[in-house]
Amino acid sequence: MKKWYSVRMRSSKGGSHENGGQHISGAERLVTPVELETTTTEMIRRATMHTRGEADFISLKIESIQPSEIQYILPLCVKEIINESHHTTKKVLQEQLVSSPIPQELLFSLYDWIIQDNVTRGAAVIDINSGKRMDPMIDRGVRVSHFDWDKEFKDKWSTEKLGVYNERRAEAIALASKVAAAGTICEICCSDDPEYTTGYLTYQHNFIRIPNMKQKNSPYGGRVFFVDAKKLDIDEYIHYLETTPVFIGGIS
Ligand code: WAQ
Ligand code: MG
Repeated sequence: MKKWYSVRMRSSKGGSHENGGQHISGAERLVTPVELETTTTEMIRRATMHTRGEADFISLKIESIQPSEIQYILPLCVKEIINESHHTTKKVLQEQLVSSPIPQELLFSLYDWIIQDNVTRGAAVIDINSGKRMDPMIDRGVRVSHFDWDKEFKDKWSTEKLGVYNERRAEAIALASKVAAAGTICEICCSDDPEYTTGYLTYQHNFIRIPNMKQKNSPYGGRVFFVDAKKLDIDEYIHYLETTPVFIGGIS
C-alpha cells in the first residue's frame, strides 16, 4: 500500500498566530514521500512571497497518515455566475440561496463579517438555528486539512471542467468538496489576498463562483460554514474536517 503524508503550513507576520501575529497564508496537501521536498519548498515560498506581506513565522507540519482511513469523494459541480460589483454581492448570495434554510439576516451578517475579517485563519462554523458560532477557538476557527486531489482524476477533470487551469481555484474546489461532504449546508468564502476578489459559495453539491465578492485591494477575507447543529454532531464534524484524509476523485 502507498505511503502518504499530510503536509500543513501556516504563516504569520509579527510573531506566531498564538502570540497575536497576523495571518499571512496557509496550505494543506496529501503527498507521497518523494513529493515531500518539493511540496514543502513550494509552501515556504508561498509564505515568504505573499501579497499579504512577508511572513516571519512559519509552521510546517508533516505527519504520516493511515492508508486504511483514506476516503474518496467526488468534487462539487462548478458553476459560474455574473456579479458586476461588490455592491451586488448580497443580492447574488440571496438569489442563489433562496431555497436554503439560512435566514437572510444571518447570511448578510456573516457576509459582512467575512469581508472584514483579518484575524481568523480558519473558518467559522455557524448554526443556522441559533446563528451562534459552534467552533471553540474564535481567533483560529476550523482549519480544514488532510485533503487533496487524486492526481489522475484532477488532470482529466480540470481539462474537461476548468478550461484554463488555475491552482488557487483547484485548491478551493478540493477544500469545498470536503467541507460539503462533512454535512455543511452552505459555505461562503472570500479570499483575504488583496488582489483576488473572486469568492464562492457552495450549496446542494454546487460550487458557485462569485466574481467581485469584495472590493479590490482589501486585505480582508474569510470562510463560513453553515450547519444545522440539531442534525449533526459538531465535534465529529470538526474532527472529520481536521483529521480524516480525503482524496477528491478516484477510487482506492
Ligand atoms: N480551512 C479553513 N479555512 C481556511 C483554510 C482552511 N484550510 N484556508 C483558508 N481559510 C480561510 C481563512 O480565514 C482565510 O483568510 C480565508 O479562508 C481565505 O483563504 O474559482 O484563495 O486561501 O477562483 O485566501 C477562491 C477561488 C479562492 C474561487 C479562495 O482563499 C475561484 C482563497 P484564501
Ligand atoms: Mg489567502
